[in-house]
Amino acid sequence: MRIFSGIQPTGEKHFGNYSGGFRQYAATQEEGEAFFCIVDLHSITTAYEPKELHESTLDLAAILFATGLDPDRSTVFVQSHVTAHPEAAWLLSSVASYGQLGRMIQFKEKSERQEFVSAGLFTYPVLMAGDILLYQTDLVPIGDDQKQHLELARDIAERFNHRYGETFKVPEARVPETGGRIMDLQEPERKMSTTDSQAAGKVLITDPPDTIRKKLKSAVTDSGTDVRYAPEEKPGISNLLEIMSVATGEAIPELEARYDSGGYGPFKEDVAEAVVALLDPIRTRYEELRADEPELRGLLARGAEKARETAEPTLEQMYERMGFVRP
Ligand code: LTN
Repeated sequence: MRIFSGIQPTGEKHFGNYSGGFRQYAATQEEGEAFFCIVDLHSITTAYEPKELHESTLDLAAILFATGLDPDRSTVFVQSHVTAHPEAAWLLSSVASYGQLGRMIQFKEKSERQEFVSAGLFTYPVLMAGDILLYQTDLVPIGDDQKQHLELARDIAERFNHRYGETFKVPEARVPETGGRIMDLQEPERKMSTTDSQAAGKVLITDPPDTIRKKLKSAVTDSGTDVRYAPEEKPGISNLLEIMSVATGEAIPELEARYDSGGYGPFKEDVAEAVVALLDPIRTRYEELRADEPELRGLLARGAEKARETAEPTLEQMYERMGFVRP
């Protein structure tokens, strides 16, 4: 089985990204042949700083390896290192419909928030479809917010297969059942977000232990004193239960039973220690690898080589079926 996912490099990665993303990537690599792509070409579709793109591309590579992707097992690479991606996107833009792209929720939301709306923001899902289809992907681990884009990729694959002959596998989405909705520590009615959360509202994957303790200590809780999972009534405590469950692997009912009537204070302290225990080794590995840029770039070069070899035959088939004269 082929697995493919893409991750945007820009923006600091937080516990919500770990819970709904990195954690699943490391788990899915056991199920088949996995490709994880740092989608730098997607990151230029909204305003960005070139310096920041450069640093965050290397940061994300180090985070992916630090959270458990094994370079001997998975292919981790940078999208712009494999030119088949933008080539496939251009070819596929002829089978993607303008109307359907205009109905993408993410485009509508993001375009409302920018003063300059780039053409790339509009065609973003076509590049994403190319990412996935080039690898004859069976399974795409994604967050809830990417379901519509995956549906579009499936439509594009079917339309291409119908017009030009069977060329692409039609991929399936996999959305995490738990841990996909980690909320902001200060505003637990909203998702923990790279762009919308304040510093105190999100725990970064690379936060040192004392910062993690401080942020969890000041996390907003709810009225009452009982530790109970009830997202409507107790969004703050429910979120902390969710966070602790992700950090320790224990089920929420077990945690509820243990902390039942002990009060919020001791519970929050234990949540903080659980998150520290999870993230501290990750941060240590991250710092080690991030400090060794030749090693990191070497791993990415290996990944790009493998990705090129895998994508090339599909791209060649696309050109041929579409009638291009090949050199
Ligand atoms: N749009 C996705 C990132 C992404 C992706 C992909 C995910 C780009 N290409 C291919 C899965 C498969 C996002 O913003 N999370």
